[in-house]
Amino acid sequence: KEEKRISYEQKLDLCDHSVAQKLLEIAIEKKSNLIVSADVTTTQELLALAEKVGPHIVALKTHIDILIDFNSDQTILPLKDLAAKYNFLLMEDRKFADIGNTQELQFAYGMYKISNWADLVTAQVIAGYDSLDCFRNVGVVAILGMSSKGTLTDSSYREEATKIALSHPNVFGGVAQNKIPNELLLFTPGINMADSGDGKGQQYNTPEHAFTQLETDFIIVGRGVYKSDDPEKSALTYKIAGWNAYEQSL
Ligand code: BMP
Repeated sequence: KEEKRISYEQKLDLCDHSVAQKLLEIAIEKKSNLIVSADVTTTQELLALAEKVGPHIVALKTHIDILIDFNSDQTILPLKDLAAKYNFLLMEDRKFADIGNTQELQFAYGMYKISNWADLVTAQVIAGYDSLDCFRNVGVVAILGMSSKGTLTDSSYREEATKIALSHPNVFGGVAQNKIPNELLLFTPGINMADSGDGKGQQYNTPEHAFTQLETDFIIVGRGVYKSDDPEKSALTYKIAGWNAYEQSL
């Protein structure tokens, strides 16, 4: 018989990082493994989207630097209120990729002050183990493999990147398009039920693929939700599809 994936409850025993624990608890409570990627360019759109999809998600993924009108008081304070109201975490997809000292500055300084509000951040591991030391007060999701056509994250890169992710105490998960060890939570972007690509190198798979083939823990959906006519309904559709696919993979 085929080996089955382990459940969120079992992962709670395996993944002891506090942010991993929180995400798993929210997933179980909301019966959701959906992360919506809020790739919108104004604060108004960001907050409106968060309000609509908030009840259905475990985390909202941001690219905070694409906002044309970022303002800490007007963007972050209401966003944090919505995160508290609907019980989801804030995941800043910064994909840090520099030496530790520079990342430390990018993380805590500049206009975005990510360290003040993000619960988890994404980081490349290209600069090596020590470069991740600066992310002390958040959880780190390491970029192990990418979804885009022609990515350089081949199997030997992924293997080395995964070793760093497994051994670094700040890292509790990875972004990848392949299976990773159970001790890490797997986040899978490149999910869309209507399209197979975007004409700009993005490659899409279905929630079923992500759970059955990759044994993922969380699916990340951007345009499939925020570009749809009814983002709330789409979020619910992806939430249900993701949860069904998870249950079927058990
Ligand atoms: P969409 O579903 O609209 O294609 O958006 C995918 C999101 O996930 C984007 O915010 C992108 O930056 C992110 N992402 C990805 O698509 N592939 C990766 O390998 C890693 C990512 O973070």
